[in-house]
Amino acid sequence: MKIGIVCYPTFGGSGVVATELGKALADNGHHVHFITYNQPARLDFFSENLYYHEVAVSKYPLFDYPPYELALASRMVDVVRHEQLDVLHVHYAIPHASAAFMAKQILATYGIHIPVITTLHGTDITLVGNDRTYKPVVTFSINQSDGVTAVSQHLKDDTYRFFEIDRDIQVIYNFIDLKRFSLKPRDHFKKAIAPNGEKILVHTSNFRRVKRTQDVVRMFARISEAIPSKLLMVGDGQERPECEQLCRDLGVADNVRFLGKQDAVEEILSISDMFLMPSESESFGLAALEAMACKVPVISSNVGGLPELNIDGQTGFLADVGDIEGMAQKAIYILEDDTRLATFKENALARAKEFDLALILPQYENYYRRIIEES
Ligand code: GMT
Repeated sequence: MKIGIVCYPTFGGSGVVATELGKALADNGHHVHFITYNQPARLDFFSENLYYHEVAVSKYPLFDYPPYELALASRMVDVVRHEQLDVLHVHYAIPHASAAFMAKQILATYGIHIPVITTLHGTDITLVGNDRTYKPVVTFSINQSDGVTAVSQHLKDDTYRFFEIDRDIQVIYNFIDLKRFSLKPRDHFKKAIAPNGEKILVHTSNFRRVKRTQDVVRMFARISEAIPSKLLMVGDGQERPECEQLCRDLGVADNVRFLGKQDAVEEILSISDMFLMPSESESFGLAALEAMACKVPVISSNVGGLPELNIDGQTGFLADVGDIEGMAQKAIYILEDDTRLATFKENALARAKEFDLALILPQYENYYRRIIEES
């Protein structure tokens, strides 16, 4: 198939899923055309089946707000026409689904029919999409898509709850490339971070408020009273300065390292004993899946799609949002006994294998074929 993929080319979950999906489809012999405003973060190698079409937005003094959506729609029209694409797969409803709708109408004037599939990732529905400013457009563009997928059952349910949707939504879970995300022997690195055999806890995110990164620091302060441990904070964003200050206020700064944005997250996960994800909202929790694939158990909140991934009492534990003490106690319960920790690590990996790319990729391929046939 010739597939167009539209996504945010950033480190964010939806961009990562879209890019990894495109790479896997290209490996399987499909021709994949990325249409984005920048080279996607993980599209850092050459493949004969991968193409990248940049969306350039002209900046005129008249425009306080450059019309990105129009530039994107025009680029989609251009790529679909000249590359003869079979399907357009857009990730994140805003503004990709509405731009795709516009492109589809324009293409019809050339006698070209292009099916559009929209994948909902979470904040496009739960935070941004549900905002009154965007709601009518999001509702319309989901209903106008030829196919709609969601990355968890919970996100599918939320979509029906928040919007008036009259079409079927297919759940296709996020996936993991187990070749990349696997436990790698990095003992020298572990020794450098935890020279006295301390346990290593880790958090990775974009440090937006929804991730509740200050809860991570408070949990760690509580855990480290009981278990000698270190905390690695990976990523960057608006909450980072507050978290750094909180570490100083709580007297744990010497045991916490802020590593900033990292490409090789799997290396850091490989030396970690526990992943902390106390998010306010999480449609799936891709970062937790990446951790589990590297044999790292997860302590998370019980919101959104997290219970569909993290199995309470097996691969880690779940607790209510903001229940810092509850999450810390559960973390201590796992970390205080090495045999128990080893069991949780095995369970985390076994669960991650259920989201193996090799199992999820055919679900997307079959879905593309079905939508192309039906539309
Ligand atoms: O979580 C983020 O901050 C990034 C966000 C995004 O839109 O890229 O992630 C969302 O999509 C990911 C991939 O499907 C999911 O794993 C995340 O759970 C989801 N984030 C939220 O729902 C908050």
